[in-house]
Amino acid sequence: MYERFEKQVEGAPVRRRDDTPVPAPQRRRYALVAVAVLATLTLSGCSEAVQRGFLPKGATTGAERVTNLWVAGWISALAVGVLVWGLTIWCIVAYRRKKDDVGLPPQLRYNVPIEIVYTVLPIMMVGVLFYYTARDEAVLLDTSKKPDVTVNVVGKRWSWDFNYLDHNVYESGTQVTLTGKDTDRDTAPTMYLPVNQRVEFVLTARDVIHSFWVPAFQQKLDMIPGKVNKFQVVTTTKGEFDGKCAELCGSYHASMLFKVKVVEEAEYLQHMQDSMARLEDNQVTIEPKVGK
Ligand SMILES: [Cu+2]
Repeated sequence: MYERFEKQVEGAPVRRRDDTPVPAPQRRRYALVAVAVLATLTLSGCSEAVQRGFLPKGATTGAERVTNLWVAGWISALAVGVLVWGLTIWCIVAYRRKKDDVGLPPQLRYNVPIEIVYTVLPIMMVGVLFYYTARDEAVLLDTSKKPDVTVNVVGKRWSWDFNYLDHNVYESGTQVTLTGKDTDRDTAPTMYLPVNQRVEFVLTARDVIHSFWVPAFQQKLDMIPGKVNKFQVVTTTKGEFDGKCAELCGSYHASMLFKVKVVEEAEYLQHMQDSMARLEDNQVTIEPKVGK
């Protein structure tokens, strides 16, 4: 900085620019890389994963809403990004120091219009993001509609209990032993849900804070001891989905896995009946011992 001023005072050129042109083969290589990047972006634009913004495929109506908010958020962020990068590059190129420039360029400060623009614009952008987030959150956490099925999910160190409140069926899960094999999940407790129905999850915890998370539902909610949290989903896709605890809850948090099976209503009711029969059988074998 000081050196530059000294040179200016002496009237010597401030800075020499290297004007050596880029050799042709190198230019061609740059062009090829640019074409490859563009082609990859264009082709990948067709893939479903990109259209979902790399979120897992949704299995509920709420998941569609979350995916839309996510993708729209990224598109607006990209639009703002492109504008900012464009203006930055334009400034760098158009206002770069020329060979015959001397001294400093005109210094701007206390420019009220510019300061108002860069204060008001970001506030407006945050306002728009806030509006859509609040709108979707209100729908996702709305529990005013009557559910077709209600499941009380209890988080415990380190597994899950599923209490099907409409059928008086309860299932108590045990912790998964992790060995690194694909079969680990086979022992995870499984929650059954009917497809195309409104399901309410009533979330409670027995010991510490857990979090109920089915990535395919694209929604998760904390399970807090002494508090009842609820949310509803409308299932849209049959299949088996992974579930896990999303709140670090202790040594075996990673083993706190479960599965969700979304099936036809008939299969769901059959599972309820089988479970009821199993529970009744258990009581028959237990009761005489208790009586003695
Ligand atoms: Cu947990």
